[in-house]
Amino acid sequence: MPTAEPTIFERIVAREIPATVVYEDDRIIAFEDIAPKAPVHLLVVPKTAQYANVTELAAGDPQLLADVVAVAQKLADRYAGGQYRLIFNTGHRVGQTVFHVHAHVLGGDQSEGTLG
Ligand code: IU
Repeated sequence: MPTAEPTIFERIVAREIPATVVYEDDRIIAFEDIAPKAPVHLLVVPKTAQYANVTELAAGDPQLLADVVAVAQKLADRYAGGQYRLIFNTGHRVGQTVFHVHAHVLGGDQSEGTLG
């Protein structure tokens, strides 16, 4: 069976591609999004490439999903006063470009509105 190409996030975990890492433990890494869509825009990423999206992660390893949420909260507390949006894009039609599950943590003042 052919081996899938590593995603960009696997290459960030392997330090083959640079990223500004703000959190790391044995199962999770978090870094600044390279193209921020809010004053604070971080990505929280399970290191395993096993799950393409949050639905797969929730079914396969609910504790890891809970840990991703806990890291998101910790980072929002540190960088965004504890207030944030947590977004898991699921599917290319809604903008998912990296099929390795990741949470977008969006914080900072967005009181002008963000969601349609
Ligand atoms: P999406 O939900 O799959 O669209 O999110 C992928 C994100 O990865 C997107 O916001 C990109 O700006 C971001 N990103 C990054 O932070 N560093 C990179 O080297 C690449 C993409 I390529």
